[in-house]
Amino acid sequence: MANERTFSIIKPDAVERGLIADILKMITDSGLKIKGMKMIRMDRPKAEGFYAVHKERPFFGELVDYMISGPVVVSCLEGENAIENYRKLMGATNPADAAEGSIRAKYGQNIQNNACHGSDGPDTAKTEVAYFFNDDELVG
Ligand code: FUP
Repeated sequence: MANERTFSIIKPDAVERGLIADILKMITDSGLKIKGMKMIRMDRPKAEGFYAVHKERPFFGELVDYMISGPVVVSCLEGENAIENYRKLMGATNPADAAEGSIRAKYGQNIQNNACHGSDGPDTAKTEVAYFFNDDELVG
């Protein structure tokens, strides 16, 4: 498959614990290229919009509180099969179930504070990249 793009977040728990560089190294060592990247702090409407698909879930309020609790690093990653490859590199949502060597197995603390986010398919990847980046910020 031709080059594909996906969207990544290094979440507040990982930023707070000084893990930005470690996680970015795992990402670039895997062959994914960083097209665009920035550190931001989401406000409540931004985080609610990002997780709108989970609006009715019981964990929604806590998830939003957590995502706005500190800065995050958002990036657009590119590579062959980037969406699936990055999902594999992240590991399962719950770090307790994540494959050994994956980002969440190494750095995730629990199902909420799970260190990173990655798009789950081509449509969400497109939407999520556009939710955080203008075209002129994708310079890599
Ligand atoms: P993922 O695609 O692996 O990020 O997982 P989901 O889309 O299923 O969930 C999105 C986020 O909701 C997870 F990263 C963490 C959070 N979540 C909880 O806080 N509690 C849950 O029980 C399930 C998910």
